Amino acid sequence: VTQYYIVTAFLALFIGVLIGPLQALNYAGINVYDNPILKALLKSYYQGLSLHGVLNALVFTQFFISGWLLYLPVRDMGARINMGFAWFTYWMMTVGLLLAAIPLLLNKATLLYTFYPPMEGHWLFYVGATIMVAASLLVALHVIFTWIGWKKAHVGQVTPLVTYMSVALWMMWLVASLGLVAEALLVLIPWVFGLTRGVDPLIAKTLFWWTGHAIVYFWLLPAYISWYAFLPKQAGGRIVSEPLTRLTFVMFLLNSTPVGIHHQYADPNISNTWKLIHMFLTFLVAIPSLLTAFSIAAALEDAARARGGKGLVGWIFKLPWNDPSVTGQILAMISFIGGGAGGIITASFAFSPVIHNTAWIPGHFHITVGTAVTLSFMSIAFWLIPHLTGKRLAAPKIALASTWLWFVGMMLFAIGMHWEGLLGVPRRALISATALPIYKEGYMHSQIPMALTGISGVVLLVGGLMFFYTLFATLLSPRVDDAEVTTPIPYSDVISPAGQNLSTASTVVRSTEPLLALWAVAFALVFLMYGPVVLKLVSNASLVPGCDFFSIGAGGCK
Ligand code: HAS
Repeated sequence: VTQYYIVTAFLALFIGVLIGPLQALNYAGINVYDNPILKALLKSYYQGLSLHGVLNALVFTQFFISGWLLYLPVRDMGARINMGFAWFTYWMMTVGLLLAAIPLLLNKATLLYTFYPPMEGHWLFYVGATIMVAASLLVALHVIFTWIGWKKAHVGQVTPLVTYMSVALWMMWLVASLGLVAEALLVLIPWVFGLTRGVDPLIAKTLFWWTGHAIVYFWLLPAYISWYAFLPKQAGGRIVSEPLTRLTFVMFLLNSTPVGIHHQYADPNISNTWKLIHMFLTFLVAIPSLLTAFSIAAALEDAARARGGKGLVGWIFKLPWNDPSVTGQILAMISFIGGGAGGIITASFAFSPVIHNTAWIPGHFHITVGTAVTLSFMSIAFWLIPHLTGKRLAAPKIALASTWLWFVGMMLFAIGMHWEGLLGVPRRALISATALPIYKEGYMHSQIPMALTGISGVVLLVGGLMFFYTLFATLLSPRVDDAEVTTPIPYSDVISPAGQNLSTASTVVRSTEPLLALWAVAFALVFLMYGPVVLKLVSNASLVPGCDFFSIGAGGCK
């Protein structure tokens, strides 16, 4: 079932990646959407962008994570799960995806991946997307109940580390997804079925960002699990601190969700006080990532020195750079240093107006979700697919080259787009076709970043195709051995041995063990930080009718 999840995820990424260069070329000033052959497939830049965003950011991540984080904790606990239920959730998620895909492909849900109302799409899109998200919540509950069963059978024992991280993450997703669930069930679905007179865009947007920021940690932390638990071993070393790892995940459980208003600094009807509070909480949620940066860097240094690495920076060259799985993940991290720093700048109330809704934002998220997450998942696949199938990784050299090209492509894209953003180039705009003089003047200064962005699209296409060649060649090759023996899960040597008694564990391990209580605190925190904001919006609600995407600005959206 994990294999099905992972392969479906990569099929979605494959289509999404093919559409990516079209966006990059647009930001290089080249409009390929006018091409008659392309027009037969994609009606507009916005349909291309909607498909690209939904497939890469929402579908790929959700399928990959559901497979990865069902498999790891279950294997970690040695648990037997209800396979019928596991298959049910997979098929439910797939049916949701297919339902949502129909209007997307027919240009009836060209809403971009944020589907803000009053832009209105076909009801199938909303229903399909809701079913898809609901399936991920069932996976979350499946894992959490399996862990509760394990706790009952192992009273007084420390939860194994990988299970701990996975359960904390699924708990966080259940807190985070409440916003999206409320938006779908209380706002969007009643509205598209005509059960309400209209929609309040700001309520919908606020509920969306309740989930919308935390979702980035739902994407990121499965990569962190690999960086903490497996990468040190793959690099020839061990995890630096298990208690710190647990603490990091607790910080994410508590603090990932009550920060979403940093996406709404420019929105009316939310007081500056709440905006400032969410800004400080955003700075707080960067701390576990900073802990991760130092901890993983230390683990890598430890590994490299164990392999004979010397000097202040010379040890870096002793890392196993010939291993595509290790290289891809290290490159993902290196780009995430820029992505994280950019995020902290972006979160600042004072700086946000300069870059909000500019090309800076896609620049930021391509070196977070596009590399830290996607490149890590691609690199994990280099061992996970052989592990699941008993097949050998085909063409390891091509796999290695694909990680470098993906990294270089994303860095070029990010530099180009951050730069364009600082020049005031808007995001989500068919700028290559615009004739507005204000754009033309602005763009006179942007030839270099535009060129970087265009080149990045080509580099990423080549890197992506090399990756998919390796992936499909591996999947289509014959099974050669028992994967459990030749490609085991690369567990790092952990500090507390499996089955350790809680009473003998360190203070941090003991105090982070009561995950259910910490989960309750996470719920309380999010209601505290969002409750007053949502209540005020509801008391001031004003409903407007929906409108077709292309009629905005032409009098269609009142
Ligand atoms: Fe973000 C917008 C702030 C992290 C994704 N973000 C977005 C959007 C996306 C996104 C998709 O405050 C666009 C949404 C839209 O369409 O409108 N973001 C942050 C902050 C962080 C952050 C403070 N973002 C992410 C992650 C994402 C992601 C992670 C995806 C996975 N973001 C914002 C804000 C906006 C925003 C504003 C709204 C802007 C607006 O105006 O619309 C932090 O969590 C970042 C903390 C990260 C770090 C970096 C740690 C570095 C590590 C690597 C270490 C390297 C090693 C390698 C060890 C502090 C862990 C060593 C190498 C050797 C060789 C040894």
